[in-house]
Amino acid sequence: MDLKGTQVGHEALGLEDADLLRMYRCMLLARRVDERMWILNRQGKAAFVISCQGHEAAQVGAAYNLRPGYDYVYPYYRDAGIALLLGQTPRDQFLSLLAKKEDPNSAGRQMPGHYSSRELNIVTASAPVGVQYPQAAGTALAFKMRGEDGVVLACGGEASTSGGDWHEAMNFAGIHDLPVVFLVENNIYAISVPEKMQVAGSIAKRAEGYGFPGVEVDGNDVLAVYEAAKEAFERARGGEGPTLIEAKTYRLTAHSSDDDDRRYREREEIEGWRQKDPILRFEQYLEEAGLLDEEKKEEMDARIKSEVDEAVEYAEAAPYADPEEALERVYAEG
Ligand SMILES: Cc1ncc(C[n+]2csc(CCOP(=O)(O)OP(=O)(O)O)c2C)c(N)n1
Ligand SMILES: [Mg+2]
Repeated sequence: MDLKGTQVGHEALGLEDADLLRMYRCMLLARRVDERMWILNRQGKAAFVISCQGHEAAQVGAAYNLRPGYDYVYPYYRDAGIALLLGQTPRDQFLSLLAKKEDPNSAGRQMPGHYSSRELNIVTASAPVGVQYPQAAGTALAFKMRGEDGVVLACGGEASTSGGDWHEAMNFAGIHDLPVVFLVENNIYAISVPEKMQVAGSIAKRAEGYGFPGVEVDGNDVLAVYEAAKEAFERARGGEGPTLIEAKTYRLTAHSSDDDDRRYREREEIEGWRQKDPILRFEQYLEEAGLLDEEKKEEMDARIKSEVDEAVEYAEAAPYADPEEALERVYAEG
């Protein structure tokens, strides 16, 4: 098993220039939304932030193959980039961050990072790590039983692979050749617990034991992740069953706004990974391909900044739900 970086150019992957710019824009948007969330948290306006920073390439590269509203996604709390790519807006995400009534994810009931949309087939996460995997396998089974060509993307961190749910889902998906792609965003920490205390052996190699392919990719290289995911979804749509993708990446922020990561990791380590920032890496690729220069970058960033400004302004002014609404959509009515 080799660590797959981009070996081929985007043309060979069937991607056009417009695709690359769309991927880049989404990665940058996810980063800028996240950065603003931390500011709102430090201003005392947002109770809790959990970041996608550092994971943008893994998320956008994997989800770029999905057909929003047809395929299903079971994201985990870091997958802001996936939600944005599929069609959520910064406004949706800030409404959720500030727990406003209009939050389309859960009307302010869930914690931030619990993405959900009926229209986009994004299924909300539960708080316990890893419970999404058997649910995702079940959805893949439904696609198969109906004879439809839908696929399911199920995401989580490396620590979620230590739980029984992940193994049960992998086994079940392997037995029934289900159209599901497991994406493990391995950022080498589970809050303060390092990978070496969490993961025995290799995550990607475990797939072999369940009878389907497992690939390890450079999770900071959006095209490498795209390439692996494209192959995986083609297999799934062709009835060949599941694939496991282990995207090696790093979270550039603390676990959440409630965590002080100075207590368990060195600043030099973070600096080292900042050099491999997936956004900077993709910028370099785009510049070499003649698709991006300083001027274009600044123009796109300025547009994103005003989009983020507008979204924050809207979300801050939006009303909270009335207390009486707390029990709505919790119990069966009538
Ligand atoms: C079953 C369970 N155990 C513990 C927790 C507390 N918890 C929340 S996130 C987290 C770390 C998960 O790490 P990983 O899966 O690597 O994802 P990452 O946050 O690094 O992206 C833990 C232990 C939980 N939510 N559920
Ligand atoms: Mg982790």
